[in-house]
Amino acid sequence: MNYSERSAEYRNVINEALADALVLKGTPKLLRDAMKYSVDAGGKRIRPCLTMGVCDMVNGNRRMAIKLACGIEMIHTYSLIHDDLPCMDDDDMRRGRPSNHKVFGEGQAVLAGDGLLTYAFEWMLEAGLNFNDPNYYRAVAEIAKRAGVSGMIAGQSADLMSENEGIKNEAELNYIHTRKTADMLIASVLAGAYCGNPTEEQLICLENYAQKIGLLFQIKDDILDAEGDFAVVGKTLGKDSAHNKLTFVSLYGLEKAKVLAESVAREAERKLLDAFGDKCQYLYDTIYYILNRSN
Ligand code: GRG
Repeated sequence: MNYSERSAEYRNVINEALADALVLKGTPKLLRDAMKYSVDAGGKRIRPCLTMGVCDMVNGNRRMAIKLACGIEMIHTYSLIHDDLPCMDDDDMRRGRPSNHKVFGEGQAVLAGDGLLTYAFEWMLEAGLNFNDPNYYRAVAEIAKRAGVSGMIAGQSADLMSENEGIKNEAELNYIHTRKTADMLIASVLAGAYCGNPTEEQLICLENYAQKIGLLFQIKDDILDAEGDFAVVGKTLGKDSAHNKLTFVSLYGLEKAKVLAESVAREAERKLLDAFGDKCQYLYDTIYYILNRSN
């Protein structure tokens, strides 16, 4: 199976499991509809596919990976709903559709995000009772940490602050993106590893790899913001330069940002090949999927 066939297989498994997870019988219809609206809008599912890909690479327990992958996608979707709110990035479009608050109103959008975040942990923790494997709970703790106040939320907070104060240097830019973007990718990769019995060395290698693809993801996001096609990307573009934001493109210029992306891709490759050799094809191909993505 090539990369796109494997990704399609993973996406099918994840989408089916998400549909089961989000039946939400006791939940008010409007809240359930708002939660499902953004999850069902699709998205590339890069994070849950990585969890599945790493799990397969380490011959891990796929049933564990599916639960963790769904939890991760719910958390990621909550972050997008909240990021689009007028008090955050104020975006009208997401995943090719009007943003959640444009359809359901701000209050329900806040609650849909809160709902997805809380339910993700309810869903993952309840499922864990069937596995009786401490590694599963290590994975859930890793996801909580990376999504939380020393991870993605810390990055978002620093990003909001930088809008008033300006980002002063590259170190601050890296801090924001490591937390805001890379941490959830690191959580996705490590969660997949915990579905097997990873060595400390493998965990370190996978964390380094995911950090590099997080950086690559952000450089590419900045490049797409500058020169992407709205119809393909599915969200408002050109906002970074309109808001005078410090990005990899404003820092280095478009051409140098592209060269930087290529070199970060090669660093990610090295981290991986050293530890996993030819078993890492899916993770290797993910680097080039991110580098060449148009949405
Ligand atoms: C509100 C706590 C909180 C956090 C928001 C996700 C996020 C943090 C901000 C979104 C802004 C942004 C452009 C971040 C850069 C990276 C990123 C997370 C892009 C969106 O992820 P994709 O491209 O989206 O994987 P899909 O829709 O494909 O899932």
